[in-house]
Amino acid sequence: MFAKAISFALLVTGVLAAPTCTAPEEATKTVPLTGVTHSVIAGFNGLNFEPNNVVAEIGDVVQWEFLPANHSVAQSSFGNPCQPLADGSGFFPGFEFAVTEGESKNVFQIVVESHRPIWYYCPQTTGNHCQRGMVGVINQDFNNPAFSLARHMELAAEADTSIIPETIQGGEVLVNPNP
Ligand SMILES: [Cu+2]
Repeated sequence: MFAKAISFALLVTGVLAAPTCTAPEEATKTVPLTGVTHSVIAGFNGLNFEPNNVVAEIGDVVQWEFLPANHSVAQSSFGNPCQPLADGSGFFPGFEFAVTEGESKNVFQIVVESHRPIWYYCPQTTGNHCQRGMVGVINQDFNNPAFSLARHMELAAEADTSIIPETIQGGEVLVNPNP
């Protein structure tokens, strides 16, 4: 009798708690912005991100600007360069930065929400941009050489394929303030 009353109470609590934690808006973590923006130039001096190694604080913005060609940027993982995150998460703004001279009219931004490394690549498969060095990292772990950007670039060079993510998600595409 007593046990039954307890389980009933748990059930009621569970039912009451459920609606407060499932709103999609709340799934996206937000952090206070610092006002600092780190610019990364895609296609600088060939198939490179410059800088390809950003150290950012929580609340900093990383902004990619795109030089001529048809580059983009997609989130990956250390061990699997040139492909999106296995769980389907990760940013990818699509291919909308193609430009023939100067910088593309749009830029792409993400907000850094933790100090965990963020690995990314250019998913342009024509010309194998990722395998040829178009990868980068935000907040790599400098204390762990096994997970260095240099090692990641080696893995990228060995990757059999480069995969264009299926879903455009994450971050924000904005008009380039300095095209
Ligand atoms: Cu590219």
